[in-house]
Amino acid sequence: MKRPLVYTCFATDVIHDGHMNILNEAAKLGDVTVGILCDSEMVRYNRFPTTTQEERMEMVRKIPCVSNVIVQNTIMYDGVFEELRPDYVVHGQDWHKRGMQVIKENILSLTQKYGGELVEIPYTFNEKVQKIDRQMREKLAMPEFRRGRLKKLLKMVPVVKTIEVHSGLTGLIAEKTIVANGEGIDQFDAMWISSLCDSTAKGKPDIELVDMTSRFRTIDDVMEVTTKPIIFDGDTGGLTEHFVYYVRSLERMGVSAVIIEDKTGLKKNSLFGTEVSQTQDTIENFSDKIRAGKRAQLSDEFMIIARIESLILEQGMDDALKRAFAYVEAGADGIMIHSRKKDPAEIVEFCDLFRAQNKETPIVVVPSSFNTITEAELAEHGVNIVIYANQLTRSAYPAMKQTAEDILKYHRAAEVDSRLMPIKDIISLIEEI
Ligand code: SPV
Ligand code: MG
Repeated sequence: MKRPLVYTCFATDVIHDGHMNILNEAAKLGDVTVGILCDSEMVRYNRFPTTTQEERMEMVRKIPCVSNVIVQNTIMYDGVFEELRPDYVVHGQDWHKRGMQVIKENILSLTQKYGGELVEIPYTFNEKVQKIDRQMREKLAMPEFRRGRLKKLLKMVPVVKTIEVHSGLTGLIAEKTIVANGEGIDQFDAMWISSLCDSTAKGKPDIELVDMTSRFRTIDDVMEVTTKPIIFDGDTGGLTEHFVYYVRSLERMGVSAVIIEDKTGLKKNSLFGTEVSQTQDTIENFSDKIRAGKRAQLSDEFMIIARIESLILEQGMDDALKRAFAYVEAGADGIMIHSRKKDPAEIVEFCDLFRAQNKETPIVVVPSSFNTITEAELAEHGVNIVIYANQLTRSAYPAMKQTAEDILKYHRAAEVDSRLMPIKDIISLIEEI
């Protein structure tokens, strides 16, 4: 008689007692097939892989009670049921974690459609398992590993979704925010240390006034509580003689990329456009700065991304493209093109024209003004990194201001309380080590 087909999915780089327990229980029910969650879905699931997909498959193939190993291409189980029609799906009982309830609902609806049964195994949470979990997290946070993570991501996901952070707390939001719905689970891939928001948080204008020592302190605060890669807004990069030192420091800290913009003199925020006087650097000077930065860089993983301000300063598409190709020639690892138009047309036009001649160099965009275009639409035009550069700051400020005004108005805090995070939640927000 044919033995039942038992299926379980692993989204892990290491096998610990918890996984072995699941496999042993699964083997009691029939022949065990293990699905290895593919790289891009590991990323969406907040389990950035530290080993390759093939290495993860090999790790599981070696386990004696496993009969078959396949790749699971989506976090949801539809494909698994269509192909394998498992008699049992075995899963740990830890559904409350990381929005996994939607996965349970998905499996249950598929067992109704195709037959089969979900078997839940109590989660093993002994000291050894906890230690391995902690070690995996620490590995992701280490500078050596974190630095290269952006380059890896660019190969793994269609578009790197990046959100602004300017403190430990906003870092935690970038690190932990997960949405789960019928399509699966999603989260941000990377963090942007915006000069605008870093300065605003300090009550200062965005004119390179907040010095690098202070900006590096912000990076440190974020790094201490997160694991995701960091893209640093390096403003103009300052003098070339200074920029080379910034490159070394950022690299050493484990930052993945710096974006420098081709402006010179007193830099103002790009969203002012031509309302204030701003000077674009010459192609020669800026290319020299890029070249000097690349020469100073020690690792292969760090990226220097050149930001083109031609559209912001109304210098035209030809100028933007000419600069893009020159900066790539000078060694830039990516191009950021910026616009303050509401209509994404000029960004799309730039991307299409750039991609017609250059298929490889990553394109970065910051859709603050042209905010109706989706990540998928941008990706269709060759965009690789989308940065939501200021939305966290812009949502926090009005909320805090309203609260302050209402407390002043009512001479007590009762009226604002329903809008606030419960005290119980704020005191348990930060995990203790
Ligand atoms: C920032 O976030 O500081 C940026 C993007 O540089 S923008 O504000 O749009 O210029
Ligand atoms: Mg900036």
